[in-house]
Amino acid sequence: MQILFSPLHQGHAPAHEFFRGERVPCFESPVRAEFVHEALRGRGHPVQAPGEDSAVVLRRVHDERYLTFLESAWSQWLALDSANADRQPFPSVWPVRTLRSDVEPANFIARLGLYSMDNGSPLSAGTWAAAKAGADAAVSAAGLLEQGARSVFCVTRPPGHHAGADFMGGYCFINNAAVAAQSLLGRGCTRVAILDVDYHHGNGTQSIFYERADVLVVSIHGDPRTEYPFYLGHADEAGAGAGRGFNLNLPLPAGTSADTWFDALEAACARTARHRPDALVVSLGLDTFAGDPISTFKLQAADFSRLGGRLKQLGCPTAFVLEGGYAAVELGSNAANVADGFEQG
Ligand code: SP5
Ligand code: ZN
Repeated sequence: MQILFSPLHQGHAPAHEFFRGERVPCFESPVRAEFVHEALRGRGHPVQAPGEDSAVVLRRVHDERYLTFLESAWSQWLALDSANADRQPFPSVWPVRTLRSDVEPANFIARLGLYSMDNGSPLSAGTWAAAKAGADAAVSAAGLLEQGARSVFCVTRPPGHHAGADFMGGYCFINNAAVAAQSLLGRGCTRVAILDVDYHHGNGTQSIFYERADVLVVSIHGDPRTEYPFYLGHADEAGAGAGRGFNLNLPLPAGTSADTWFDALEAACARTARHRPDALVVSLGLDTFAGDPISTFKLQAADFSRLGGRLKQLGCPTAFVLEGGYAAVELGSNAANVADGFEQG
């Protein structure tokens, strides 16, 4: 399987996130992608750097205003105080119901709140370059599929599926899966499917395509009544307008077993096959692993091979995009099991 990897991900290295009111080391750390890269390379998959520029497609997925903010966010933060180089900015105010989000505040932290869904997406000096490299990988993956590759694996971080058209959230800044899907549509695909198997609902991906029928979005995830991101991902969210029927959520209770998870995967694959996609984008979160420190599903290493094999049976050119998965040491082998399961499936 072709692997796309850029070392620029390492520049996204915030130190802390908030957890139970305390600052704790970030779960979403650079070693994650290093382990995945090493494991895939170690199993003989060829690695290349993303060769295409995502600038045009990015603007079809995300709002100009948001991209402009994100690209210069770190320099805006430094301009406030040069000592901010060693500090992380966090939002503290959000425009929830009744507040206005149409007027961009002059205050940086207020702008950060405007463009965030949570306080869980810390920025660092290299965040934009890392996120942009992820989008470049997504577009490059679409290009490789167009040229006839059967499958491509984007070893990208930060992840993307919580990022909406104009906001960051859940460690995500640019929605790489959405960028891959949008890029595929510009390369002769008329129908694309995104299958999101991350433990958390891909609220950003859902919202980006909610009123569209060309991109089917299917997600298996922890029930948002108890699991992050809480405010989206329920079973009754089916799409709207032209997109009605083109969004499928399969929420599962916290603690769900592998057997039950694979039953949901069958339902997800059945709906995906009915879409007759020209290409498939997999939002590959590996935080369904039993050893994940922030999630509660019970998949084991061998289950990731089974997942890869099942996805192969859909018979589509497939781009895998790395999302979550925080058991860093096992992340590499779990990801490589998906890739090998797909190739051998
Ligand atoms: C891409 C992705 O997987 N993003 C996940 C963002 C989750 N952020 C909130 C983390 C809340 C952790 N709650 C842990 C409970 C552990 N007992
Ligand atoms: Zn996740």
